[in-house]
Amino acid sequence: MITLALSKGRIFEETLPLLKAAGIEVLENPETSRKLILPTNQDEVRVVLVRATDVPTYVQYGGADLGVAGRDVLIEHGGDGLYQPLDLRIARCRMSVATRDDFDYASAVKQGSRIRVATKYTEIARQHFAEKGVHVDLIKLYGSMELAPLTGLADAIVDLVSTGSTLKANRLIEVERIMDISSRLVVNQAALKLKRERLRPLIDAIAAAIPA
Ligand code: PRT
Ligand code: MG
Repeated sequence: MITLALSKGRIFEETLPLLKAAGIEVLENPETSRKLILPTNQDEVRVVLVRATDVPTYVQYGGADLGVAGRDVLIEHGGDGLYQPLDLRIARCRMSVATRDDFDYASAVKQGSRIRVATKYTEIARQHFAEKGVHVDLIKLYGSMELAPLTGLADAIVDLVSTGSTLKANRLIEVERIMDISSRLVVNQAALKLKRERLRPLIDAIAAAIPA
């Protein structure tokens, strides 16, 4: 059996065409089914639905042989025990710094002030500000980061931006782009050795279907 870990929503939707190109069709719709294990048209392949941030954990410990996870999630997780053969170029967005429109980020950085930054992505933020030599106090949040600068909890946030409409709706502006984000295929290293005959052709077929 080959077990593939996916999260519901954009990753599931955007992975489907890649699986289809590899001859795999998921037989149930996660939006209407309550099942967490979904069969496919291939008896030997199944999909498990997990939270986006749990995908690396499932694959690392062998709860799934492979999975699809955002670069953001993989950096925060650390990537231990994971083989990352493919950038699937799906679920694309960027990681950015955003502030209120009346906060002068450039001056604060230039003056070497201490900046309070709220984020769910503490590892990415820590690395980014360390490389820039900017002193920050990181405040870990689990949701709705946009609220932090509006309430005075923080001067800035580090968050994913796609269309920019969430920032705009909250009168925040993107002041710095940290990195481009897309989702990657991750494979359990032991499974790659033990199930190589099944996994290698699957990885190759997915690779051939990645959008240019
Ligand atoms: O939603 P849930 O709490 O269940 O889990 P999750 O947010 O971890 O999962 P999901 O499915 O929302 O995101 C999975 C992956 O998709 C992320 O890890 C990213 O790699 C990728 N991705 C691509 C995004 C976005 N685009 C995105 N726009 N993830 C989140 N967003 C959010 C962002 O956090 C912000 O709140 O959408 C909002 C911004 O969107 P715009 O279009 O208004 O700019
Ligand atoms: Mg989400």
